[in-house]
This record gives sequence, C-alpha cells and structure tokens, in this order.
Amino acid sequence: MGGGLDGILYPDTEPSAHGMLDVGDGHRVYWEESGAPDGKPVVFLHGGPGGGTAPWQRRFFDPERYRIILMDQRACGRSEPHASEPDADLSAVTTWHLVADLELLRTHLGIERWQVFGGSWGSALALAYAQTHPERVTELVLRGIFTLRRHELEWFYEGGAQALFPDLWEAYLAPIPSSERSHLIEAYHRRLAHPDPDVHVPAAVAWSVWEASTITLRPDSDAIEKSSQPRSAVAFARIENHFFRHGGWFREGQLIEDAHLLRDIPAVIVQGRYDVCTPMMTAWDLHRAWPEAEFTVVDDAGHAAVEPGIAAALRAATDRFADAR
Ligand code: STX
Repeated sequence: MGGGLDGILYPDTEPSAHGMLDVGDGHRVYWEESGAPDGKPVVFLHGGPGGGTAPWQRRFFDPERYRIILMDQRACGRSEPHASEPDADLSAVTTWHLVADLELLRTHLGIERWQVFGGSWGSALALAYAQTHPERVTELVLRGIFTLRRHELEWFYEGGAQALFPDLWEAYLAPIPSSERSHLIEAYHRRLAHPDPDVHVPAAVAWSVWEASTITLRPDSDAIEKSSQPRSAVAFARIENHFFRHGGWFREGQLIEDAHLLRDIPAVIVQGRYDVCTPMMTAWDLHRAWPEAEFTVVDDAGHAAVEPGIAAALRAATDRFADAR
C-alpha cells in the first residue's frame, strides 16, 4: 500500500532504531523510530484497532524535520503475544492499556511532548490519549473520526452501511446463521473467540474483507487481498470485535463530550465526504464540540488514509506543524 502516493507523500526511510517494549500484563509492543533523531517527535497511531503499522505510514512526515515513531498496539502487528494465537487472551487489551503504553513508550524514548497523528481507530485513541494527557501533546492530526458510539458501530457492523454495499454485505453475513443476525457483533464474537481455526478463520476473513472493501472510494484489490491473510485477519477481527463489544471502554459519547479538554492543542481534522466506515456525522459532531480545531472535508474521498485527497491534506498539516515547538 502507499504506492500511489509518490508525489503526495515523502519517500520511505528506514528505521534508525526499533525495539520491543515490555508494557506489563505479559505484553511486549513493537516500536520503531525513523527520520531525524533530533527532529520534532510525532507518534503515528494505527487503525482497527488491530491493524498494526506499515512502513508507508512513515511517509506522512518530512524525514528531515520529524522524529517519526510507529508503535504496534498490543497483540497486533509485530507485538507479542499476537491475537491470532489460538489461546489469545485479550483481557489486558483495552483503550486504557493502550493509552498507558503510549506514556511508557514516550518516557522510554526520552520524549517530553509529541505530536499525535491518527486516523479512524487511531483518531479515537489519539483523542483518548490527548484527553488523558493533554500536557504531553504538541498538536493533533486526526482523520476519519471514529468515537465508537453505539450508532457508529451499528451503522457499519450491524446493518446501516448495507444500504450502500448490499452485495458485499452478503459476504459479511455468510458466516452467521440467520437466527443470530439480529446481533452481529456478538454473533461474530462467538466465532472469532472459538479455538478451532475452521470456525474463527472464515469469520475473521469475512469481517476483515468487509472493512477493506468498503473503506476506499474505489475498490483497492491489493488491500482486499491482504485483508484476507489469516494471521492478520484473525488478529484484526478479534481485536476490533473485542473493542466494539465493549464500546471501547468509553462512556457513551465520551470522546466528543470531553473535547473541551483539547482547547489549547493546535489540531487539524481531515474527513472524507464519502467515508462509509466512519461517516462524516462523527467528524461533524467533533467539529461542533471543538470549533478551535481546523476542519477539512475532502469532497472526493472515502475513509482510507491512502485516498489521494486525504493523504495530501494530512501531509499539508504535518508540514505546517513541522517547525512549531
Ligand atoms: N475500524 C476502522 C479502522 O480503524 C472501524 C480501520 N479500518 N481498516 C483499517 O483501519 C486498516 C486500514 C488498518 C485495515
């Protein structure tokens, strides 16, 4: 992914350091650093939850001006133990564990304050982190706003978005018998948690392919194919489903209600007009609650960070913030 972004994003650079940080509860998280060692620190928060990071995500930041940190959240990407393992235990994988992990990583790397950049689930985690530790955040760059309210989850996983993708919705429903289709997140949970790969793999693939095939304005066959690889699909689907069953461990509406805590943090919100996964209603609610944040709607884009108009707006934001201290 990211191949169509030459000319929009920066060239890729290799990490100058990487490691596994012991965050407790038996979890170790992968982190890496690239760009300028004495540059402005930024942390990239990946989506899902459960998506893991990828090298192209470094490319949103000028490698001569930014110290670029990527971290795979608990149990996905290169972090261990991995949620695809048969006996995976997700009891210590919650939003608030991830917020604490970011603080551990920040201090481990000797960083006082950093820019926080996140899209989709990454925007939810960025909001949760910044609302908990506002004094640690220099700027926020957010895309495809997702706050895990009940109606957001119902829209995408319980039946709203089928209005736009009835064909793909049939494949999402396929692993679930009709008697269980009134509560799809719970029905998926029973299959994803099942120890037998013949049960959890097809469910994980159907869940992940639904998401991958609806997040871009036009179908991205590469991304769809990648989303069906069993190891990453099982981790992605298990972790997402686990977070969504629990509403992200937020009070309903918490991330929007608490936006006032962010007043003093310079911020940019980038939202695709045709985002089917996290429709613009949520970004709009956040904009209304937090008018100080710059709000940009990209009129010819869906959800994904790789949509050209979205990528360009994100890069413009990080460029503008690059020399701020
Ligand atoms: N999940 C939205 C999200 O964060 C509700 C997301 N969707 N797909 C992704 O992230 C990947 C691109 C990481 C697969």
